[in-house]
Amino acid sequence: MSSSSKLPYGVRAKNHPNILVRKLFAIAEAKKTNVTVSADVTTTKELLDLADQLGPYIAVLKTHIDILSDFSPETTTGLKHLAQKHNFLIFEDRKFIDIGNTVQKQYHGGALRISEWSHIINCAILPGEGIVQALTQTATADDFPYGNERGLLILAEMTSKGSLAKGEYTTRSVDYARRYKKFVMGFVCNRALTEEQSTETSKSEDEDFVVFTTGVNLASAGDALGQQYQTPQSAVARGADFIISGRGIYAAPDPVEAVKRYQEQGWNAYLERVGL
Ligand code: 5BU
Repeated sequence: MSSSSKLPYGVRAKNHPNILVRKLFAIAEAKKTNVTVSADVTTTKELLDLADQLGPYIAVLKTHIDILSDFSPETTTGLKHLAQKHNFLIFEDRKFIDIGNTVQKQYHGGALRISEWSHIINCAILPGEGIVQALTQTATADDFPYGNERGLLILAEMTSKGSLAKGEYTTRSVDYARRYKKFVMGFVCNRALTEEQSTETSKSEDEDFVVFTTGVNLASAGDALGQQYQTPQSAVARGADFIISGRGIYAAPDPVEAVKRYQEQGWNAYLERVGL
């Protein structure tokens, strides 16, 4: 468990050097939620309806924008509007994984214009340090229009059975996060990473990476395709600052009732962890 895991969101909001992370923790504190809903639906109407219904109870809405069958500028205009209306951040789970020159074009511009509407993105580090360097370069350039309102999560571990994101891959994720702190805000992983990693980079006094954990579900242990689930309680106890749930919420008979349950359980687990 990292030392920052023991601090209340409000304290982390005040002290954090990254403006987007401050905003994220401030949202969590104000709305009393650490829930990220993974809105894996396939039409714009379903996505926007879900965002509007669940918006009051979540801190972040996670998208897979490329699974929409009718993606258009209206999709992202709608998302941006709802993010403002309900005060949540948008996380496009695009998992960039290519050479630096390509990911820069996939992130900023292109058909999906991800940098324009998504506060948070993520990348895998299979290509090596260059992918993190390239995305950081784009987001910190003088002419990047979205300034301090964007952040990168390194995909350090995965929830699927037999995942190869472990060992040295995970250790390097921490190294690269430390080297590119201007843009890297944290990790997608299954536990707090930074205390137990013995790496070539060392932890600085003010280090505070945010942990997002996927694979959270109250009703199921997994799916037929290798997904492995844990509860909000266990994810938060292991270090998740934000719990990500998809089908557990949007495929429930009553998604609003479901999101409220995840909110309550995630929040209570957080209060217990920080001793409030
Ligand atoms: P689910 O319906 O709660 O199983 O959806 C999980 C979401 O999180 C889905 O969008 C995945 O793409 C995403 N995910 C994951 O399940 N496991 C991982 O390790 C990572 C992302 Br990274």
